[in-house]
Amino acid sequence: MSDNCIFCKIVAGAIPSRKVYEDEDILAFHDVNPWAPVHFLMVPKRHIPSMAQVGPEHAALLGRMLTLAPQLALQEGCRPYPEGGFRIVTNTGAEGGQEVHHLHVHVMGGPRPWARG
Ligand code: DGP
Repeated sequence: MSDNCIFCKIVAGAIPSRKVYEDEDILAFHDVNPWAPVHFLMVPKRHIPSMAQVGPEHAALLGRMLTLAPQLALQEGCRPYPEGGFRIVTNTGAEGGQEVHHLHVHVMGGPRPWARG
């Protein structure tokens, strides 16, 4: 847990969220400011600031997050590929558009038009 990290507080339950999925290592919850009809975030429970800090020790965790994403996207209402689908985005650093410095994967989908993107 990192002090003053919003997503660490969500993981700890100190800030409420609309939960999509949880296991020992991963939490997924709806984005507070959705770009699309389906928009949730997947985070590792342990604080990692961004993709810039990942190393070989995180390969299994990141692999699990990415392989879980399609299943959760369908669960949350994305239509199946190829007519439906989803977008996976991980913003990294200021120039990458990252605002919350706890590694997270955006999963967005649903019928267009979207609010953004
Ligand atoms: P990024 O720019 O990639 O760092 O996106 C951060 C996202 O986090 C942004 O889409 C809004 C979302 N967000 C920020 N604060 C909260 C919060 O307190 N709760 C939830 N559910 N989402 C949040």
